[in-house]
Amino acid sequence: MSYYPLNSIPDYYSLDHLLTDEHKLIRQSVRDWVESFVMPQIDEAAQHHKDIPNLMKELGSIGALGPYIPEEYGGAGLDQISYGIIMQELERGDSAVRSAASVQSSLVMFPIYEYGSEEQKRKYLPQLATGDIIGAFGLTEPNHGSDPGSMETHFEDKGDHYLLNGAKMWITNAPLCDIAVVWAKNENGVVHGLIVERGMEGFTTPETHNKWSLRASKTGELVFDNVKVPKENLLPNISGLKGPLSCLNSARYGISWGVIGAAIDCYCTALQYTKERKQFGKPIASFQLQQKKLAEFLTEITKAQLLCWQLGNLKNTHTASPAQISMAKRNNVKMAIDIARESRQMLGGMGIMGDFSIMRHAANLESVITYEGTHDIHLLITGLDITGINAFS
Ligand code: TGC
Ligand code: FAD
Repeated sequence: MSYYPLNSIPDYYSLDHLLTDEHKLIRQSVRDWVESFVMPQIDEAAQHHKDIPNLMKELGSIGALGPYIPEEYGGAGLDQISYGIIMQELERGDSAVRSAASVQSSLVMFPIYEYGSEEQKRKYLPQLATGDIIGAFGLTEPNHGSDPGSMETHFEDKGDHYLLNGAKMWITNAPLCDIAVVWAKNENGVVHGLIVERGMEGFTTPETHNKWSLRASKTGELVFDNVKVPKENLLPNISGLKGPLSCLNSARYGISWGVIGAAIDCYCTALQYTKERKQFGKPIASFQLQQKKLAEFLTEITKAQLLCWQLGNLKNTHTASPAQISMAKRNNVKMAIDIARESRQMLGGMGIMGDFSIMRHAANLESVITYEGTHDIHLLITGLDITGINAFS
């Protein structure tokens, strides 16, 4: 259970007025699920670097996998604001839980839905939506992270199949995945997406150990040693780097909402603690320095909520540009990590303990500020959009 009463979760600018009854119902049901399923076991999972048993099936059961995918393929056919709200509620619990839903929804279901054949959609999407199978997304490589266009993973046309070689690194859910959407170059250096299934000879998924962040999530490699991939597993309707990058638009959008949840959890914890904890004979919330921090947290959370709400409207009308999404991802993750770091201090020594969620969020957000494009890469995307001048290379 959360340390603070759930009715202290802020809506300072009455954003609820902008939400439909359906949005509010979705928020309540995901919030209830996070309270009953995630909160009781998340500290144990993170402390011991274990994944949460049955997490993906549970996420499927509450409709958190592919919420905006049409119902005929197993999704819920919801709008983008609903997707954002779900991500926010999940990440109030833990970034690992949001990550699991993000990857499955935006990085596995989205490319199959958007670029897959009808057979691929029917074969994979319903099972991904229920969590009966787990997907991973392979773009980053040991030598190419921010610059995925230089990827080395490649495949050759062998007549009746493709032969895939290379390796992907830092892949969420790699050790657990049943399938992976893998981005690789053909003989002409053109990027394509391939669906690789566990059990294909030469495909292995070693786990990455010793992480200090996202400890309730499994991360690993995808290694391809002469893997024979059937030709029908190539995503037929996309080629070029814009394929994987367009998936990132959807996932980055979800992160922009998600991290508001982490920030809210830190803010509410700090508010509750500082009202209870007494020093110098008074609650520490009565000191101006603590109030300054709380006031700034709420201001930043409110600004982030407004950014996401309007970005959701743009997404709903298919008019959100990649640069607008980069701005929200960059701003909101920085907002959340700053609140996590500051609120941890407000709890003094207790702030480092697993009894409270703040240290876990702070550690998780170090990954969130790095994956899906680092903080600085998103700044350069904004810089390019403003000036028209590419400062990447
Ligand atoms: P550039 O030449 O700019 O672009 C190549 C082609 O792609 C198009 N494009 C996009 N299309 C859709 N959406 C976007 N966001 C797009 N960005 C670019 C572009 O128009 C072009 O199309 P065309 O038709 O002209 O070919 O590419 P570049 O090589 O200069 O690189 C640009 C850069 C650095 C911005 C990009 O590569 C980048 O975003 N780098 C960051 C890498 C990244 O975000 N990796 C994420 C890996 S996945 C992950 O972290 C999952 S974490 C999951 C979790 O647990 O939640
Ligand atoms: P690098 O690209 O080596 O960057 C190192 C530093 O250099 C950064 O600070 C960066 O901002 C800076 N830098 C790089 N280029 C420039 C430049 N042109 N100008 C200025 N500064 C620059 N990837 C996937 O494909 N699938 C996943 O599921 C996935 N899950 C992940 C889960 C976790 C927990 C983590 C940590 C990462 C995950 N990633 C995944 C990888 C993630 O997207 C990359 O780590 C990220 O894109 C950065 O790449 P890199 O780590 O190689 O850093």
